[in-house]
Amino acid sequence: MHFHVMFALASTALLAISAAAAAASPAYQQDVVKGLQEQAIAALREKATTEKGSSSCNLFNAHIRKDWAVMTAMERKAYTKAVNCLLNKPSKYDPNVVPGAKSRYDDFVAQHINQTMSIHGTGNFLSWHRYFVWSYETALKEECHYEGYQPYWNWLSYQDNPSESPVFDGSDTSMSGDGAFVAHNGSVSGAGNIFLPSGKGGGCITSGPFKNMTVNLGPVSPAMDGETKVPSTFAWNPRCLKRDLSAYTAGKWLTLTNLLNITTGPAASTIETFQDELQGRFTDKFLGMHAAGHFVLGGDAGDLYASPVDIAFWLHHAMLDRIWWIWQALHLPQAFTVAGTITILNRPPSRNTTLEDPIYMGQSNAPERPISQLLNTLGGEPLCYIYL
Ligand SMILES: [Cu+2]
Repeated sequence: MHFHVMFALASTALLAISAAAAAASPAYQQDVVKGLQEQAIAALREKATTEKGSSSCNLFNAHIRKDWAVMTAMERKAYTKAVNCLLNKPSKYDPNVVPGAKSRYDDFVAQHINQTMSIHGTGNFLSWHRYFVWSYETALKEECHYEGYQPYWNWLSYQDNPSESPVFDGSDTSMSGDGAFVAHNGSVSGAGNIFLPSGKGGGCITSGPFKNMTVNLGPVSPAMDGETKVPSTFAWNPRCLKRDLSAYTAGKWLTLTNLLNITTGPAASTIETFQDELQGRFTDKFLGMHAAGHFVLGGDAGDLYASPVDIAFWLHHAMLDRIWWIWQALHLPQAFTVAGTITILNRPPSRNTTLEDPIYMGQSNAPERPISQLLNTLGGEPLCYIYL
């Protein structure tokens, strides 16, 4: 009861701010998100003091996932070095089963391709992707000696020009920049319902730590004009990484209004409304922040199946996980609930997702676990992290 009262008050205050923030500057928008995050931490702290938990993981010893923009040059380089390490290690898959998986990095891409139809628009969407990011972070640490944690791309910054963001500015402390300019007729998103105009890229990335990387898998379901899909799902198709950074998509959907709606506004009321709004209402031509992030990257990242070929996928999905984490902290009585079914947008109609449903990661360092073990980032086994 106590929590309900506390958050009701907090939410009202934030909604008042959001009304005034319609024309706010990006810096101010970030302050509002920071405010939400501080509330999340306060709620978790309050919970910790009342619960006298038995977990070995708590707010004070949890790993901290940071905003790329606040990481030092050394921290960012340690991360990109570890990613390049995974890109250069051999795959653990049998080449007869997954011929296109050449690197250890590709093993993660293959796993996403393999399960695409049962992890999007489903009740396990959030928990599956949380475990996916965690298993990747674990591989960076265990197989590539990375000592930091998974960074995130803060959506609410540089919406008017993503190519100037520290994540995408193309410098040696970025996740590489835009693709080279290639004239094309834009991308189709939102399950065929939403057209997005082309940006200033469309071709291969040309700068930053990943300019020489090779993409091996996909496209399976290409979204950008001019792309052709591979003849078979796991075929080997070596090529460059393509991007088409989209200020249009960022400005239209990665907005403070949309974020407040899902964290403290009407769409925040249940896990069902939260996850549905986050994933979009495509027939209403509303992309949602999850798909929007993919299409701000554009190019290969718009492929529903093979999107993890873009190394920024993990920073995008860490931000998505952070927003879920904030929502959970602000809605503690509902934090560990699930909604939805086991088929994409319930097509074909299927049973409801349950807390006991297993999440598996194939050739990663992550054993199969029930959803119930993946809902609490402070659960300790296996998760023990927060966002700052
Ligand atoms: Cu996905």
